[in-house]
Amino acid sequence: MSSNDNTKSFPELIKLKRDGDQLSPAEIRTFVQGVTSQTIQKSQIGAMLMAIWQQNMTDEETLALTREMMNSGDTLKWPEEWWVVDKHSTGGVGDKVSLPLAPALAACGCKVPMISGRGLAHTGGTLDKLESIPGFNVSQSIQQVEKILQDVGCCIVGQTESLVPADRVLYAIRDATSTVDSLPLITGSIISKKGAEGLSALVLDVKFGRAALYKDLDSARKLAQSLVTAGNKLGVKTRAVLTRMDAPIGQTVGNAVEVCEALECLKGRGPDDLTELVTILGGHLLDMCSPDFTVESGTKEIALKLKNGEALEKFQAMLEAQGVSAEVARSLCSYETDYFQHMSRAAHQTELKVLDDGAVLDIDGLALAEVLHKLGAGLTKSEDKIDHSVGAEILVKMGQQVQKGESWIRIHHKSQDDLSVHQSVLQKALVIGNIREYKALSRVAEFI
Ligand code: IUR
Repeated sequence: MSSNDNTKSFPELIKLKRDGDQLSPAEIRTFVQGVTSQTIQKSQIGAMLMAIWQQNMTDEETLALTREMMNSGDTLKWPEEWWVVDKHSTGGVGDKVSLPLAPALAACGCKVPMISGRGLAHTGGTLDKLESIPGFNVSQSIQQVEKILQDVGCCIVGQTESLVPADRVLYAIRDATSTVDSLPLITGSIISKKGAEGLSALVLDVKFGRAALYKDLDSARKLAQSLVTAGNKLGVKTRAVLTRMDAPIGQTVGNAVEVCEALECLKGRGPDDLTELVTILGGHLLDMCSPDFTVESGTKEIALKLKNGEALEKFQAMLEAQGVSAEVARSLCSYETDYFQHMSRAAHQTELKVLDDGAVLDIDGLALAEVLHKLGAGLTKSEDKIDHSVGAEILVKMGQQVQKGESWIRIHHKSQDDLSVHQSVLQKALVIGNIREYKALSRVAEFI
């Protein structure tokens, strides 16, 4: 691209940002269009990303970036009368919330075209979890998504090639240039994709804590504020719920084991913290969609759909619509079933024992997730394959009194000796102490 009176060259745009000037919406458009059309060199993209990382962006610049990214590909449109909703989580350990939430919302009359991702670093991906179910197909065309929304009300799918192509390019270069952790770049990436889904309302589960992207509440709040501002300005009613991410969510971490726990939640028998997250996040979405709901009544409505089997029915229909045989879907969703009749079970299950008497004060979700990742539950190199059967069942609860010698975790692993090098890290993940030091905390801290 050459300079003329009002069009700056890419090096000039990079220099502007590098030197701390604000980019205009038109200049941001030039940059994003250059990214999408591949008329800007990767080195120039990297330099611009680093300039943004260093100089930050104003709300106005962030909005322009998000809008231009959103418009870099197809954007979805739905019938006016639909309540089209979605949830995004910034990534956790044992985070299977989407699995019960999407069908519970569908049971309340919402349409949920949930576009989910794969595991990132130590965090698991919703698509990887669902692929533990034989036949489940996460690749659905936009026409198929529309049909599933008509017939069932919810689907959980991967991103299509045509949605926000600029993000794919930018994300890969962010990863290669240490610019992932920039507030405007994270905001542009997340909100552009949600904006392109044509949503009426979006709830963001912004996590903070040891096993989260942001370790403390203050920095998570800044991210939440940036996401909420950009979402609302793009015309999507957006709210962020700030939630604690230290110990794993629920009692399982891994792919197949998390599907089992999500199914238990859909049968009204899930662990309290998982059910709390599902109902509260759903409650906020219902509150944003309809004047008939408040957060409180919406939360109760979602809880009802988990208890009365309507969410489970939707999940069963979604499984069938996304390629699972009717027989497997029915069996997984029946109240008395052996889940591992249908999903593969790891060759070995090893239980680790508690080393002291006392109360469970903490379970380090990050340490546990990192070990499971190394055992094959996640990808280290892109050419690796995930082993869906690798995972952990945590057999104790926070605050519970335990005795030395009692089993506290069951690890599902592939070979006789792959676990031994990780045993001491796993044992350190369980913190036992005096019950007086235990403080029960809700997962949900606040919302914006
Ligand atoms: N998820 C996204 O979709 N984009 C990001 O930048 C991050 C997580 I970090």
